[in-house]
Amino acid sequence: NQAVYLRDYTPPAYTIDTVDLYVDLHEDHAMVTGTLNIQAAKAEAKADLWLHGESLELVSVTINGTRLTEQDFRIDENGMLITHRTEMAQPFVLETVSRIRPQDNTRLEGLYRSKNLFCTQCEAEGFRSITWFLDRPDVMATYRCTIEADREKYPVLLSNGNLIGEEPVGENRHRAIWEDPFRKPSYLFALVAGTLDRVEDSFTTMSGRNIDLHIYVDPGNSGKCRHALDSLKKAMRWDEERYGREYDLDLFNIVAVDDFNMGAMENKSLNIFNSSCVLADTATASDASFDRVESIVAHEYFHNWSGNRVTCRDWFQLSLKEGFTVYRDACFSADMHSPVVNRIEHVRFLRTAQFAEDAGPMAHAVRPESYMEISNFYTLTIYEKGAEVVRMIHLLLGDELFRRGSDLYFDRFDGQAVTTEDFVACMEEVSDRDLSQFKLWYSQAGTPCVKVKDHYNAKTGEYRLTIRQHIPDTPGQTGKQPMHFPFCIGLVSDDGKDFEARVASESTATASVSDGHGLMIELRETEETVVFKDIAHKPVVSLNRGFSAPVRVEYDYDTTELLHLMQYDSDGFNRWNAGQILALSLFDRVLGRASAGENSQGGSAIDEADMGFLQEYATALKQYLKPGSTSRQDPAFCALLLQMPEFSAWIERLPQVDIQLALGCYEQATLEVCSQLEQSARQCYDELGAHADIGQREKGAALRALRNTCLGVLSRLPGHDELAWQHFDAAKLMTDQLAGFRALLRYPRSQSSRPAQAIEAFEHQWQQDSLVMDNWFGLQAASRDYGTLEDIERLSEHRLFSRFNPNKLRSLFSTFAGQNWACFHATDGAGYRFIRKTIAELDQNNPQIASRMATPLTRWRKYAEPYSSLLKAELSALAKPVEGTEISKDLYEIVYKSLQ
Ligand code: BAL
Ligand code: ZN
Repeated sequence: NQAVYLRDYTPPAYTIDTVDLYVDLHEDHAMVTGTLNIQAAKAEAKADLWLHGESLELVSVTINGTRLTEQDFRIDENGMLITHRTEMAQPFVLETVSRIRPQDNTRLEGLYRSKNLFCTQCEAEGFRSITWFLDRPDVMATYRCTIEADREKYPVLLSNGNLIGEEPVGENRHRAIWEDPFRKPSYLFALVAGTLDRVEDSFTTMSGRNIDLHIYVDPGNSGKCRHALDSLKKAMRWDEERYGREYDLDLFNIVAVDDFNMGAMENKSLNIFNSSCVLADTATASDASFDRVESIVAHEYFHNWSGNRVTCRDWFQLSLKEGFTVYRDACFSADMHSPVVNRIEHVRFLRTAQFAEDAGPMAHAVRPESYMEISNFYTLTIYEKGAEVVRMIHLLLGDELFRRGSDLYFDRFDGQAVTTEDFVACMEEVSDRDLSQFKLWYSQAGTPCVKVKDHYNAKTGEYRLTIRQHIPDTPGQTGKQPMHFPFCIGLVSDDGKDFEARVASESTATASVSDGHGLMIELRETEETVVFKDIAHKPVVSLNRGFSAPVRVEYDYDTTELLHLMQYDSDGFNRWNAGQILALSLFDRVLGRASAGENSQGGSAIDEADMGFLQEYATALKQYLKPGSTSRQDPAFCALLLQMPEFSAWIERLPQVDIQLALGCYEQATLEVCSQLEQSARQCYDELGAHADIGQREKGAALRALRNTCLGVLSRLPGHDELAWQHFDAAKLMTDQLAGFRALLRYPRSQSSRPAQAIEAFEHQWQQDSLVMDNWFGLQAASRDYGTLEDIERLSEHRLFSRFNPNKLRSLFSTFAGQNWACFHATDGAGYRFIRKTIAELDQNNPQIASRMATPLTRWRKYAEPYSSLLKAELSALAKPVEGTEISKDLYEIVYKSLQ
């Protein structure tokens, strides 16, 4: 299990110009003939030729028609080394014939079967288990692919590019020939064969070309493609308008597959999707699923330029395409819906999950220095933090220069495999700015902490901010340098408006007026001072508006200031964030007392001072709920304003968490807040129930978000199980049914029979729909009362569960380990043991899924005893697989690094 290092990058000794694949599919094997036109980078170098190849049974290999013998090459488990021959100094043709076994491929990498469908997943390194190849992204070639298969069983045969021929083969078989004129790396290759229904649409590009859009789905699912097609067309138009990028082929295909490790894959012109990320109709998909489909369809489409036309030189550059494309899809979704809601949702996810990753044993830079298994680096840091880095560049440059920079990037590097340095260089060139310090965002891991102190001089009217930044040590990186980033702020006056403040010349930092977020200060030094003059009274400072930089901010707000920001901050994000800070400090207070032993017996141990604080917070929330309030005018935003931080978001900020103690405090505090809100929430719930649009899929989504948030508030309190049942039972849309179900599962068996009734009714209603049943497994797995270890064991034997389907594995096991804090973290360690055994077993089939599932175990340092030792013991057990089994490279890297 050797690590690969960025510093060792060398260009390939050989390039491959054209690839001709013949894939002959049978029930128990496939024969793959690969014909490659190869040439040496330097003819005189006389290098041996290394070709990646895994799980391939070699039948023959020839060069320029001469069959090689065993003396001419050496094969190991990673590939084949062909000794240099004279004919390799000139362009030559290499042909390999191999046998592979897609039906036994449970890893779901390379060519595999998902039920009766053959499909592929090549990113990052799956192509090498289809054929011998220089399987690295800087080897770009044009591809022709011929697929042969049984005509009746596999009437649909697809690959990248254009269909250039179809013909029968003998009596029962047929073949299709596809040609992709665009050079691409092997990770973008795709192939599909099966019986599929096709749903069609078309799109006219900005230059007037007609593009056929096809979505292929399992027979019977055609009715669930409309939303994905509409989303695709919106994304195509948006990319033309915002980035000037037009689609480049005449055909764009999407195929939905049930067994898929990822959400979706951007293969050139043949996107393959996890069916959960493409299928949606009003009966079976929640509003959240509709939004997810829209954003993933857009994401994969946007990759056609940011990833496919311009790709990565090596996998250390993964964020070049992923960070940029997440940023593009986030902007798209913001344009399609509410920008503030979209921003909050992204940041909530980033702060909870990516910050935790950045503080954990797998912390790595946006451009990592090394990896053992690249599949482990499809992380929140590469994707989400990478997107924040691009967002910061956009903020620093402004709209016009950012667009000029992206135009330059796409034009200059079209058809090439490049680096994050190349991307930033384009941004520097168009803006004439020096971004060399900014580039530390790509090389330094860890979340910067920004501490802000202020001083107001009432006599002189001077307001002074001192801003210190610190980047914590992470594995392998200490003593980091200060970063350059935009830090948007506002000074909010007593009347709720922003002071028209200008940064005085004695400030160390520069500032400009930002687009919609007040003043944008550019921070560069460990400590900066920002001075404002003529400020009539002490302002309430609103920091990091719009979450302009992905940093933790520390500033000692008092309650009145936060309540002021909750009410008046002109920046919607910070209006929401002020409420979050208040809620987090409420949890901190309650935990502080509990840790000091003041309420260790449980019960109503929130003392009077905490209660006063809690009531002030709850009163502010009630203002949001008042009919006619401004927040009610944007119901989706209002719903977010009302939602308290998740338990995971809170404890991410804490050191050495005693999980059950903290969970008790969290539940106690949320229960108290919800009981303060009971009347207002019920009133709002009833009012919205009568709204004319509440049942409309698109028009009513925001109203439902608020109404279901109210139901969530009520369901934390005793006595609303009947309401939750009615909500569940009367639901016409999946969003409402799931909200009712989630609410019901908050009531223990001892309090209500309705949850058990709902579990049964839901199963009865949806047993034919595997994707809907994923929710059924997932919501139980997250439940304290219905997701006990015994429940999880029982559900894992359910007839609709499958240990080979990643969606099911995630719904049940990953949800249990990642979201069921009460049961997974039981102090007897039984939850940990169960998940460890499950991971070890899964690792034999699907290492990618197994290694992801191990993430909750890796956080052992964060927890107090006994959690810490128990988790560590399970990790150590994983490192020693039982006799007759081996640990995968994927899982080994995670286990090894987290035990360091
Ligand atoms: N490239 C892997 C799937 C995605 O990020 O689009
Ligand atoms: Zn992507």
